Amino acid sequence: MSDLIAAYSGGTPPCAIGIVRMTGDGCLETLKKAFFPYSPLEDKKMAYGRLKAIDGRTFDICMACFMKAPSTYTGEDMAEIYCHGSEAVIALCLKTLYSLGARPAEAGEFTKRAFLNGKMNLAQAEATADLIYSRSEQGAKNAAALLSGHYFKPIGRMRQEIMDTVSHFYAVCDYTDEDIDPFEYQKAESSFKEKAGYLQSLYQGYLRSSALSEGVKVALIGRPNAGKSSLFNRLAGFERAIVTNEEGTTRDVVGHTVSIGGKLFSLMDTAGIRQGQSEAERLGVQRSKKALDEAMLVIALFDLSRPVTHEDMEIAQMCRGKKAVAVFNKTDLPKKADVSELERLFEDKIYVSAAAGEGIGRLCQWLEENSGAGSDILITGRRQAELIKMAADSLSKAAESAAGGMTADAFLLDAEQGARLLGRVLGDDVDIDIAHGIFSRFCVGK
Ligand SMILES: Nc1nc2c(ncn2[C@@H]2O[C@H](COP(=O)(O)OP(=O)(O)OP(=O)(O)O)[C@@H](O)[C@H]2O)c(=O)[nH]1
Ligand SMILES: [Mg+2]
Repeated sequence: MSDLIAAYSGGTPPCAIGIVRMTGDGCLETLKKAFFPYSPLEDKKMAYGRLKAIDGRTFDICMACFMKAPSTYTGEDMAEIYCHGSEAVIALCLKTLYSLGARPAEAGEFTKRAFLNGKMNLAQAEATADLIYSRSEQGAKNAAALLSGHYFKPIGRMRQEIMDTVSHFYAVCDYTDEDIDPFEYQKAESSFKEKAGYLQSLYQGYLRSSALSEGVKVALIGRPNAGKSSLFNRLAGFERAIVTNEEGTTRDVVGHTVSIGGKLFSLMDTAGIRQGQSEAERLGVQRSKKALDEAMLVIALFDLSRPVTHEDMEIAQMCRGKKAVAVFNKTDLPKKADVSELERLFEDKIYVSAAAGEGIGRLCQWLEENSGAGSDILITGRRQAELIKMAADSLSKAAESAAGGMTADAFLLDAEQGARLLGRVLGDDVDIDIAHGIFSRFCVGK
């Protein structure tokens, strides 16, 4: 038994079509009191008809669909009304449903019901939120892969295998007379070790996953007037940072997130690196160095229209150990720099004119190609990642104890703990507050 809830699930009105959803007991009866189809309603078939308010007056002519339990998103009877997306129509549609007995849904309540009715596990519910909030093609594809169970299935299997190993051991101990295969310590050890390794790699993936939501960090560094802010604005697509012909224009780190080739990049324009002329500039240079440290990719910018200085050489040295590209700017001006030494210090080199917009495509291509393995599916939820890390530690401990000759009943306790933690990733014994926190991240209507 679950009460009937309704909510608006569509985009911000006014929009072409507004979607109003309902789920719970009495869904069909309520729909029929508000929506009058021209032909009989059939399970999961669109119907065309009139939406009528409580006073019996038609306020929209639109499509609606009734979906019979259990094969629905929530596992309950559901209905969706695709009304015109005006604020007034949507409000009247909801008002009508509420006066017919539905109550307003809370944030994420549809998905919460899907979880409670076994339609998806907790990790999949979290992936649904990721999908809604995805900001790049790559983020959406990652969330969709998680939603379809890309790594939850192996986790479920792994938990089962651990529990099978544990039960096997106790069966051997309890039924000594029966014909049960002996318990193989070495096999248990290597299986726990292998699982721990796999879980560790999932956790490592999580550490890289902020690139999906926040973008791969890219620092633009170079001496004053090299054209960093000009190039930054080119990549951002608008005049985000101030550009002047004065040296030391940029004093702070200026950030902007852009999508290039379906991937997200968090660009950081920085203060030009030189011996600071003022306190503000010195602090700015410190921040440039910090941005360089934090960045996954570095664009080191050099000015072709002025001779190379020791500051340029210093900047090149600062890029050591980083994935960096040397970008030689101002190809539109007469060349005054001998950049042969700089060229030797960088594997990747690109010539551009930030002012004329030349070579920017090649730089974008470099960013795309160097932003990491794009097809890896990464875990994005901290809750899941922490449980996975703890499970990996428990299994490593079990494997080490097994290798160290500890008795099976002792090391299997750690393995069992690992299995329990994996269960919690999928939503077993999950604390009600944790579940509540997860669903409240959703918007109303999802
Ligand atoms: N001709 C030409 N001028 C450029 C080019 N890129 C930048 N400039 C000019 O160079 C000057 C400095 O550009 P900025 O983008 O402010 O340089 P910056 O590296 O951000 O300088 P700071 O913020 O002072 O460190 C401005 O006058 C720009 O118009 C280019 O490709 N060609
Ligand atoms: Mg600048």
